[in-house]
Amino acid sequence: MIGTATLTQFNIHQQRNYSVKRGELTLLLDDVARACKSISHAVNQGSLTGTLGAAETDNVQGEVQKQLDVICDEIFTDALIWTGHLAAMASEEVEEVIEIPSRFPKGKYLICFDPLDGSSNIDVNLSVGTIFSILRCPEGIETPQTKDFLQPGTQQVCAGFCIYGPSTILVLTSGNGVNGFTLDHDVGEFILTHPDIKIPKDTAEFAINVSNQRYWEAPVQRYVDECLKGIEGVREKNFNMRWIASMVAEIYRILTRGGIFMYPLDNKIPKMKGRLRLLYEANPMSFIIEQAGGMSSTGRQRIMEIQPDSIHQRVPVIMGSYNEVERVVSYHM
Ligand code: AFP
Repeated sequence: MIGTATLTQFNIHQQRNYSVKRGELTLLLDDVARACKSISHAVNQGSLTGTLGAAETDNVQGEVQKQLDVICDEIFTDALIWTGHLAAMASEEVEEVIEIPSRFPKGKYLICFDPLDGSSNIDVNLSVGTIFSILRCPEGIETPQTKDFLQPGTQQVCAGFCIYGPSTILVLTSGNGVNGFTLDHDVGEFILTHPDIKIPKDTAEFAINVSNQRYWEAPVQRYVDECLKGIEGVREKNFNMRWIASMVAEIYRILTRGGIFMYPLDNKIPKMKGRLRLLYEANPMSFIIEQAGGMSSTGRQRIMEIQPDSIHQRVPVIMGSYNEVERVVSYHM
């Protein structure tokens, strides 16, 4: 199947193998893939269509939106809202839950998405991506409200991201491992190229925004300090560092060669309990990381066990190679 199976063929094969009734999920994932193809095109056109730069709006996070943030949010929403697979949608870019208009049928799933993660990198032509998380709509709920989205990450049915880099690659898990599909632009299909992705348990590469160092808590200060001391220090090996400021790019790298990604609790903005969003970034990426044999924690708690208290909740994130994350967690204990 490697190098030949399309996403649809792979998902149907999975259905048969795991004899799970997931026909509707397969159809939903086809629609998500179609949305990602459209976003890939929009992102790739960038300067040619004058859509780089800031929009005149701020998002619910109070962050200046890029034009492409708004455009990609519309592309993703328009591609899925009519399909009949969803009961509602929640976007990082939109304050309230997005209801399915009465003219469209509703389905049994909820989707949370960040249409364009890393968008501050768009103007400098670095990799960005779309992140999504699929939950079941609670039984008997006709018109889901915010509270219906507040499910711990362990309730996710499926999670994935699409990275728009030199290649456009869709990475997915439905709880039976992690698989990667590369977009063949000529055919317009995502082709299975990275089956059963597993993260190396150890690493010598860490990713953190060191400009925040003075705001970190002691366990993170200690961990990074030990990495920087390298072979002369207690780790007895040298480390490399990366920071792309695009979570999809960091996580894709970690899935490929191992590593640890940290956006830990810091007291830069004391009321903010972390930088990354639980429902749109931390939970879907945690599902993928754990399914690939890694670990994902706030430093004090498994991220996927957090009971969300709002749809735009932020959390500290430490995820990647199992043994390295376990070490950082141990420093928090
Ligand atoms: P944007 O989508 O606003 O660019 O934020 C990207 C992000 O949420 C995540 O993808 C990065 O890892 C992180 O923020 C980068 O944060 P810093 O800009 O503070 O390094």
